[in-house]
Amino acid sequence: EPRRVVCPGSYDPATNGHLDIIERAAKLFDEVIVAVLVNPNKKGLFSIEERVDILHEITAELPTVRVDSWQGLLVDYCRQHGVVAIAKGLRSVSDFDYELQMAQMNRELSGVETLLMPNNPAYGFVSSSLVKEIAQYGGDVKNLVPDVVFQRLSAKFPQRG
Ligand code: COD
Repeated sequence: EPRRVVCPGSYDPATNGHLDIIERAAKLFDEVIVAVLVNPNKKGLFSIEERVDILHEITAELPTVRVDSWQGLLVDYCRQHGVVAIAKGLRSVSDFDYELQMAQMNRELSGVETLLMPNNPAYGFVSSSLVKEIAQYGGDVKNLVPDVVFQRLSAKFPQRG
């Protein structure tokens, strides 16, 4: 049975910070599932299909990584797909408070372990929400996101200057 980890998130859209965590998780486990979690109460900038397409493109060179989407509890996904661990990125103390609580809750609900990986300091300030805000006002996010994301953001929001 392969050791399988899930990297869950909203990925609206994926950033260089996300990709760094996915690549590092791939070095530790036999298989990585990048799961786009659907929050029906939150309308994102990108549709779930677009987020999945983007993740497919940016992980195409990583043979042990696959992409999926899921609406419901993360622990139910883990049970149904033989996932033994959840890998998350940790940028800040505020991330830690939130992630610690979810990690403890997910373990209580299902026994699944969570791996909190210190982020690459190069991407510590990068979040999907700031990327969207900057792109929306025509700012340059080229160095913060994979090329395909930059292109898709540029199509949604014309660049300034
Ligand atoms: N560097 C490193 N890591 C990063 C960076 C960065 N620059 N940016 C984001 N990350 C990490 C985040 O810390 C997070 O671990 C992950 O990448 C995903 O980030 P986002 O912003 O795309 O996703 P979130 O935080 O909105 O995802 C939250 C979940 C969807 C995972 C969570 O809400 C969930 O599990 N929902 C399913 C319902 C459920 O099971 N609820 C009960 C939880 S106890």
